[in-house]
Amino acid sequence: TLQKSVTAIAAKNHPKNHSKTIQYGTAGFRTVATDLDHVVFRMGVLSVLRSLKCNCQTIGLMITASHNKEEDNGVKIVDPMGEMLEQSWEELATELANVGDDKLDTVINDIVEKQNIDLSKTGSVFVGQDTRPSSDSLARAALTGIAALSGIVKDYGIVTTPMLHFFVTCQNTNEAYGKATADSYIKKISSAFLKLRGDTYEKGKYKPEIQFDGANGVGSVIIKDFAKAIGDALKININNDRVNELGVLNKDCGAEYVKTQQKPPKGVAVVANARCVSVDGDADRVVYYYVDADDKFHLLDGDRIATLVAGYIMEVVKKTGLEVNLGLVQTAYANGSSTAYISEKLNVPVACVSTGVKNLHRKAVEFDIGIYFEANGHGTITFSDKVKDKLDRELTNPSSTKSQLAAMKELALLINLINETVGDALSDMLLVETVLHARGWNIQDWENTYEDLPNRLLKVIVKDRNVVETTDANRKCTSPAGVQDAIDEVVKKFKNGRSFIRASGTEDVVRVYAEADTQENADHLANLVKKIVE
Ligand code: 16G
Ligand code: ZN
Repeated sequence: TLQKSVTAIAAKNHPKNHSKTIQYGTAGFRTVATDLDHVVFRMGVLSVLRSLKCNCQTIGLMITASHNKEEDNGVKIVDPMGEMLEQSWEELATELANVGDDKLDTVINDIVEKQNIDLSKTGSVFVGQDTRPSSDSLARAALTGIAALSGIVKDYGIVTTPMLHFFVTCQNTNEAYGKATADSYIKKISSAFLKLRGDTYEKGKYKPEIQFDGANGVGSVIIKDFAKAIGDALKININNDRVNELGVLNKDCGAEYVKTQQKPPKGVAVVANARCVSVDGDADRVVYYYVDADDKFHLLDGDRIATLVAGYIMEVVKKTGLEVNLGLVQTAYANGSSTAYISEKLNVPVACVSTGVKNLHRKAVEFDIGIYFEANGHGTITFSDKVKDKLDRELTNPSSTKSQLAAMKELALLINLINETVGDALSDMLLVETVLHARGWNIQDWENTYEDLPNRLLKVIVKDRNVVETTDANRKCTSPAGVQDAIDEVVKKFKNGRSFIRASGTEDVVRVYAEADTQENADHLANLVKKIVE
């Protein structure tokens, strides 16, 4: 049978070479690259099964470990509408990855039977990879796995994670979302950007020039295509683009480094007050920063991007005269000032959900226009079919006024500028540039829209982090008993005090977050809550 031949290929060419258990988590499988060969081969197999399960729609398979160090790698499966792999299949993935070579056919058989999969049909998989030295051979392992189940495959080579999500969505919407090629991706986004920019590149305090930090990864490759397409409309000074040099990927640079270290990346010349951008190793996260004349570092993270774009899109929507429900989705980690600013000043409704991109995305699509960003810089905007249809109709409605029409055209271009399928650092960056340009703002104007509340994030090492359970989007602790009451008791003593705890999903720690009127108080509050946890 097919299952038996897959098993034979696996044992011969991609045998399991260690007995460590590995789990399909929120970011797929991620670990040291040398442990991944058999895992990726099997994920090739699984993605064909997933495609067959989804009526032969195309599935994505991405080889990347994002912001992790260069020795690591990972594999992530993308579902038909560009979403992340369905939860119940995460468990199948884990089972398939860990079983011994001799039991592979049994597990595949099980999946085929339980999922009612028809192996006589043909599955289809798109494969992409980042620039890691291990990515090539892992991508080949995936291709072998796909071929073993006779799947059709398209190998995109080196692409960003969000590009692969984009291609999968294009393919499964009969190209309604665009053509599933790198050229079409660059063209769709850059031509929307150019039209939004118009003929005046400089506006008010906005200067069309940025310092770009590509983390020495795939973002620095693809940004060159954008830079070529965009030309003088935005001068992108590309730094950290040494993708062929060993040992430099994500090393002291990139969005994760800048966000967690709160300092500029290595490899980018510091120019006082210049607008700077960092993306991560697979270009699905972006943050802005600048260094002022006194050498002080200023970070504009995902919270700031969310408030900037939500405020702007809300304004455009209002001008269209269309009835659209627009909302911003945040997590409990969003700074209280950002929530207050966006809900009270800009009148954009805010929803709060549990940490994790999946939760944010799922909530965002409940709105006609849903905006979400995690503080770490991962985020996007989703537009419902209802809004797109309405826009199409009203754009040709003779009773629309001139200013309504202009706003509708702008909204339609914004939709094309945004990669709705997943957070996309490069598209998000061009969106931020578009809003700053439209407002005539420099990066300081953007920062001055509101002042962050001082805050502190701490880790607590405990015996068993899983005893900590939360509800209300991580904001209330339900277990162990009494902990929430104790937190409430200390929070009460602080002006603008807010604090919550949750078990990390990626590290063996409990995280404590606290906010208060001054940095001293935020630190003090965080430490008091830490004591409660200990
Ligand atoms: C993962 C999540 C991210 C979340 C982070 C929290 C995805 C793709 N990524 O990186 O959304 O913010 O975990 O980490 O879902 P923590 O549980 O260690 O605090
Ligand atoms: Zn990433």
